[in-house]
Amino acid sequence: MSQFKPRVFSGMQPTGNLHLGNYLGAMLNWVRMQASHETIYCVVDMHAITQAMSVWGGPKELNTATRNVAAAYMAAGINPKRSILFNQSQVAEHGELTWIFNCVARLGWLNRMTQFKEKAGKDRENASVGLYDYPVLMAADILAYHATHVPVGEDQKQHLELCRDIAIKFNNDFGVDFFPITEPVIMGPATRVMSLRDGTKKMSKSDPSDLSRINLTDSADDIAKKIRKAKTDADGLPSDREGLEGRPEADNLVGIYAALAGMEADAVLKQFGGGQFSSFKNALADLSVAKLAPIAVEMNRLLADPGYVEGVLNDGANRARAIAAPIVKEARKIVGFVVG
Ligand code: AQP
Repeated sequence: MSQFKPRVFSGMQPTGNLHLGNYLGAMLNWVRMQASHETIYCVVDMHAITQAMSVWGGPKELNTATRNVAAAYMAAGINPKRSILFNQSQVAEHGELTWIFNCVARLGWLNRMTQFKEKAGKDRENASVGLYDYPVLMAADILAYHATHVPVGEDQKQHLELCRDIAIKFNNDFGVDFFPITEPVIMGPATRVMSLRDGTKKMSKSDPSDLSRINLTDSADDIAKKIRKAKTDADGLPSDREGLEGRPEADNLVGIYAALAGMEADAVLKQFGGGQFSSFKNALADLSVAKLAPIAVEMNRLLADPGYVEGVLNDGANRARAIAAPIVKEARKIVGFVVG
């Protein structure tokens, strides 16, 4: 039996609007896990500033986006009394543990990170050191709480493997069993939601086309319009999963329907297979509006009281610090730092 009690940690960057991929890939599992686990959810503002300022918008935009994302978490079902909800930069232990982990992680490990390659693109020399170090900060986010489970979308799998490697190396180097070997929780029919314009590309905040994604702040009309305009091929909907092979757009829409309805993809195909794509799209548009439009309404209601959202983040930061401070203090002692 593990010495670590089950504890969940996860976060999202306040670099713009959250979208359906964030919601189905990660947040639905966050909400579910509140019932069974101790849960800590973070708005990772320190991660946001690793990208060019043109991406996160500057100080004013970052501040607003942090509040918006906190409100989105709550509107999607995160209960701040049950879960700890806070913004990363308020808990200094994240940065402190990152430094120790910077000295544990190896350059070769970071050189393999595909997200850095994608985000840095061709202009690698001009990427920030923070962008390169992103996965180490992510490991510190998780391990500062001795988190055992991290619900994320599939794109974060490699970063979580790095987090495990860091924990293992720290434990081996110092001859301790101090950090848990965290389990990724990548679960459900939509762990990788694809762009509505191109089924081979991940739905993402940074896609220049707003039609490629459904934002959690979209109006009911926009949601329905984007689903109806979503790219599809000329064939109808098949009755089984094999019929989706080589059809990434159709596969994506079926996965989205399944995740929103809480069904398996097979059951969706059983219900709609053999029919016209247009009628399936209508059903998907109705379901998406029914599930997502209330989130935007609730977000706006919460944001109308900025003092409330700020109070939640401050209270969450105090509760988070109370867990992280003794863990990081112990890590400093293990390393050999003189600790007062
Ligand atoms: N398309 C997706 N499908 C499933 N899960 C997804 N996630 C992100 N996109 C998808 C999951 O959402 C969480 C958000 O983490 P983040 O805010 O750090 O993600 P991000 O990389 O900024 O989000 P984007 O949209 O992917 O941004 P860009 O455009 O910058 O690449 C994570 O759990 C992630 O797996």
